[in-house]
Amino acid sequence: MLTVYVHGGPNPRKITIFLEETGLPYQHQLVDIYEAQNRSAEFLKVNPNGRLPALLDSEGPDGPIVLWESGAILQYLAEKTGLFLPREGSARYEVLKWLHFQLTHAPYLGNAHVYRVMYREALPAVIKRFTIESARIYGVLDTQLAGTRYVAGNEYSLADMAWYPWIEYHAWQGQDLDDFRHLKRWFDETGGRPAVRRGASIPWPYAECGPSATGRRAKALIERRLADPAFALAACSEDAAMANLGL
Ligand SMILES: N[C@@H](CCC(=O)N[C@@H](CS)C(=O)NCC(=O)O)C(=O)O
Repeated sequence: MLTVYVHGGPNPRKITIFLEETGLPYQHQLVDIYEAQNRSAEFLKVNPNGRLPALLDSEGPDGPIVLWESGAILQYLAEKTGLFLPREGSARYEVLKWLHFQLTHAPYLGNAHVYRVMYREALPAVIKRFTIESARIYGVLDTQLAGTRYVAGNEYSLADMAWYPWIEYHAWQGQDLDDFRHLKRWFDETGGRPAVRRGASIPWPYAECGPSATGRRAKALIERRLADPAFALAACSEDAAMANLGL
């Protein structure tokens, strides 16, 4: 059995999208970061880095295996299933290249999101730096997608699953998809896949936290963050986030 540890952010959704695409049976377990469950001794035994996603496969290559880091999990699942990552040849490295580009550049997008939405006290220069860098990354993807149907070529791959949940947060990163028409075409097409819709919705009923979530609990958490700057919270409501930005 596959158990994927999730919460409402973009990284766990890469894995639930992959699993929904394959049809493999799996279960998911919420680790609520707003209740600091990811810092509990129990979860730190699963992932000593205290982050989501993590995966437990009771039927790993040599017995049960625990993995964390979304890229490692995607590659593991692709190799386990033989899906969404070519086994050999340049097409394989093309997919890995765009996967690693996502993994190493996600922090720019994440910082754009964090400083634009969560920190009223953030310096304008910091917000500008991460917003501009996010736009540059979007431009790289847009140029690629002008010539290919999917992120890593003309075949749908795990690279699409790595990027999609992050591009869902475009408004929080200060980006307008109308400025990136090839990326927008890909985003709409990818988001229209039933498995992507299912996978992207898995953590939400629990965390009430997502690009379009407006749950009461999310708002309460934002208010707590605004009242207490020491309370490290990932913003949970687009409405509250936009209000925070004065929009
Ligand atoms: N490089 C990691 C990043 C994982 C990560 O930062 N996940 C976020 C959720 S999207 C998290 O667990 N945040 C909890 C925290 O910041 O304490 C990966 O790709 O899996």
